[in-house]
Amino acid sequence: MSRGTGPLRIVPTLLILALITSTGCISISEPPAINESAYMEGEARYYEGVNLTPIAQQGNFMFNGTQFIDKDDYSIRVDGLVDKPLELDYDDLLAYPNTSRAVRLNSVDGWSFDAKWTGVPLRILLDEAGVNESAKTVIFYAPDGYSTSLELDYILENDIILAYRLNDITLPPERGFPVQVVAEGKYGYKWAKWVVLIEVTDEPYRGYWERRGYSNRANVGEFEYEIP
Ligand SMILES: Nc1nc2c(c(=O)[nH]1)N[C@H]1C(S)=C(S)[C@@H](COP(=O)(O)O)O[C@H]1N2
Ligand SMILES: [Mo]
Repeated sequence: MSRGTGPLRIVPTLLILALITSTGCISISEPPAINESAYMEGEARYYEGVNLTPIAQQGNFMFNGTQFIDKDDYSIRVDGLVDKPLELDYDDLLAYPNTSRAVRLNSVDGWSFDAKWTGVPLRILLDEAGVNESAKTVIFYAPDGYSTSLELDYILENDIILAYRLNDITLPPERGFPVQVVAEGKYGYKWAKWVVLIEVTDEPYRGYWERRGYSNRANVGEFEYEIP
């Protein structure tokens, strides 16, 4: 009897562990082993104590194909519960003060990478537009039909960046040119790419993946599905 107890207890534990790991309930977010020769010319390799993943080795996801946006046709609007809606073109965006930060993007699919992101702090645009007292949520829309939202307080408290450069390189089309939201601490589906409209509202908003069951909080490390 006692000889069998040990292994018999271990087997179910291993089975449960194997199940959890294979269904993805434990997300593995180790950065990939960096291949030195994968960096592009002029690409940053190291920033704020972080070894940056080469762009060529970074993950990339979109539900409806790459949006090819012409820099000369591009404009982004800040609208909704604001005093003065803004309409900015690409050069206007680049003329604002910018910030850089090393931030990891964690996808719900288990991949992740570390990059240096450079762009305009959203706070600057929201301040200029004059966000109303009642505002709670900021919605990001893209021409592929994608949308997602972030809470205004989260954006302001974390100084969230609207990025136009990645590892010192202009965002490539498939990575969201002209801009991607760097939703630090949130899963990849909150990192809207190809943003053309930023809408301020006083209501909660569920975007493309959030309407399909993903958590509207989307905090990395938390359960990624909405608990019914
Ligand atoms: N416009 C738009 N933005 C998007 C998506 C999309 O399909 N369309 N996919 C999201 C998802 S699910 C992820 S994981 C990240 C991936 O960002 P990356 O391609 O820069 O790694 O983009 C997010 N932003
Ligand atoms: Mo994703």
